[in-house]
Amino acid sequence: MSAVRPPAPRSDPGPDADPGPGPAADPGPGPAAGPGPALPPPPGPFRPAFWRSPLRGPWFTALLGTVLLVGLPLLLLTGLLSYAAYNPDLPGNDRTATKGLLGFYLFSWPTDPHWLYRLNQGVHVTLGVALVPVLLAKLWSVLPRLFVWPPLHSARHALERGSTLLLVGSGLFEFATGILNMQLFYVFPGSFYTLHFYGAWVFLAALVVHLATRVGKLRRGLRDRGMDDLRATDPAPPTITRRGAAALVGAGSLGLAAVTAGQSIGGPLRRTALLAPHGGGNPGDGPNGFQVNKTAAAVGIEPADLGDRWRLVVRAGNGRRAVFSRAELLALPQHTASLPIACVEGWSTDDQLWRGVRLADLAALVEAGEGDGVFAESAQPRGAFRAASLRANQVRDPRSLLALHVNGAVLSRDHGYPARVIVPANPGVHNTKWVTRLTFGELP
Ligand SMILES: Nc1nc2c(c(=O)[nH]1)N[C@H]1C(S)=C(S)[C@@H](COP(=O)(O)O)O[C@H]1N2
Ligand SMILES: [Mo]
Repeated sequence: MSAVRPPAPRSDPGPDADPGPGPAADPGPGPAAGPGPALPPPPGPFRPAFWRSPLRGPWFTALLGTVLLVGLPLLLLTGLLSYAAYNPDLPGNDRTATKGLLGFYLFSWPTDPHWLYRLNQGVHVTLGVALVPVLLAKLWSVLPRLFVWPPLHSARHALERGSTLLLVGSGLFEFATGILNMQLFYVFPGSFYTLHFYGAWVFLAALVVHLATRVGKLRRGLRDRGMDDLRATDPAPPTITRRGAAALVGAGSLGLAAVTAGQSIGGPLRRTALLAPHGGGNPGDGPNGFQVNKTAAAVGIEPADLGDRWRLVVRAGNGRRAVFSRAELLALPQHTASLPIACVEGWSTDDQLWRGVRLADLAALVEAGEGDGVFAESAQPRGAFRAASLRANQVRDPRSLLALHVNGAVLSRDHGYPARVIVPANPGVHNTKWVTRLTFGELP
């Protein structure tokens, strides 16, 4: 948006000034030379002299822009992969309507490597948190452009401002919903997935438009050239150097990353994860002493639901059905798998040693088809996470278990006793706890 403010009263633009009709330059008469007498800007932020920080200018904006140019695509990529990991096209997994077109890239999420979702989500959440200071500083650095005068002076200007509005609006929306999700999973009126997913596509589209018109200016900006509209016409005396300000933003980013990343890395670093509501608290000691998301009590499960009356019902599309008590499950061949729990919120556990019955063995017992997925339901009466669908590749993986033990002990009630699903590289939310029913069948 290089031509959106009247040129600053700087005497000599010099040979490095914006050479004019670049892609974002207004081809028509500029605001200063517009037809008819232009109304003077109202007092306040619409007057260039209002903006006095000597930090604003091409160098600061381009530096922050360069960091975002690397960070945001990685954030978008890990975000879209994270969505694919939910197998959202399976029934019961996601109610996002008409993702059809936007879901063109969805693929069946693999089970290898078993830490794939853990890594993806750890990068997505940590990077998102770390980019917050950079994003805010970048917005601050271009804030005068919000107050251009006149606010709209041509159709092209309106289009430019509209796309910037979409970019900033969807960007703030994505960061806000992501951080809320990470901190307080259940505050959304609709589904977090739906909101964050649609928001991501708006953001991606607006970012592409933005980069197409601006990326050429980054280079010059880094050499402190161009973007003259950002420089204060009457700068206040500096209180910090530009490098100092950039270092401050960088320190803020690294600091935030440092108090977030521990929740995904684990080990002793887990205690440094001050921003992690579920991953940071002390989950207690012993074999079941790793992070719990929702406790049995929190989701309305009565102790009686998990006692002697508990049964697992296994069904297949061919009409076969089998019912198991916990003792009967324990009599089936038991297998172990070392797998983490990795939550969408970004926290994850180290690998835990699970022991139980293979999902593939249960499928075979009811003669389910080779290509069958499974719909796992729990004793939990209501709530979006009471059930989840898994694809055939997940059912067939020999490490995919209906776990009865963890780390050598009986599953604790809060980790899903009497039985829970655990599947390699699966988003935590699809590792259903307190399972009561497994329905094998062909899933699309
Ligand atoms: N029935 C049921 N299963 C559930 C949940 C739930 O709310 N209800 N939460 C899921 C989520 S979001 C995560 S991250 C994992 C956490 O497992 P953990 O509490 O054993 O660590 O359980 C999953 N299984
Ligand atoms: Mo989760």
